[in-house]
Amino acid sequence: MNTISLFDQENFLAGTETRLGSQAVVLRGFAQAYVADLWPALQTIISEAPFRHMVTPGGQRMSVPLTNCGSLGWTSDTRGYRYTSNDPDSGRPWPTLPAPFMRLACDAAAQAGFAGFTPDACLINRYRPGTRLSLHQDKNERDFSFPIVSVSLGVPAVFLWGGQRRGDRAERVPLFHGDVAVWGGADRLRFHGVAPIKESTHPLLGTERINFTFRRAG
Ligand code: MD6
Ligand code: FE
Repeated sequence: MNTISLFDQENFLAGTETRLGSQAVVLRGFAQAYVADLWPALQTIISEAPFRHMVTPGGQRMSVPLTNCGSLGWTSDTRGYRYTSNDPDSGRPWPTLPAPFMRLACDAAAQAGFAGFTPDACLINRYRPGTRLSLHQDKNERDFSFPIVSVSLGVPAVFLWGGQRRGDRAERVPLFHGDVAVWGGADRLRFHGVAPIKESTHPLLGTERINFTFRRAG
């Protein structure tokens, strides 16, 4: 158990910024002040659109289950990756982007130098110990001039921050509860991923990590 030292690191860093590139930064602890408003809204979303394991175009079941809110939701199946207006499981529109989610995404983007960001999609991933996300680029969105805003809650993760090419060496960046990574502009198409999650315990989320990824998709 290393709960105390992780909690200390989270609070030690809060309010600082970790630069990842000319237009990429981690805003340490930025989401902490929003969590009390995000949490109940998240429970409503997952009751309407539960987490589910999607299948990659290659036919593999993703280790990280996901859901979405917003007018568009990121989906994957054997036909490919894309954004859809409706939840393919229920046939209904994805839950709307709650006001506190929107506020956090806009405020974080502005703080990182991307004023006027208006996301229409929020992908929500749930990580448990051992699960991971391999290196990829986000390129299913229509307009790459909008940034990606990625919010970490719960147990820490190691973010893999790569280059413009798949083979470029990836930096290992620890992400803690409340951290918000923002990348856009020249860094918009950088390869990124999440290393396998280690077993640890967070007071709010137990052994889980939740990630919100906000995008302007349409
Ligand atoms: C994360 N997720 O879960 C970051 N990108 O921490 C992503 O980078 C991501 O889950 C594109 C499509 C699905 C994803
Ligand atoms: Fe991504």
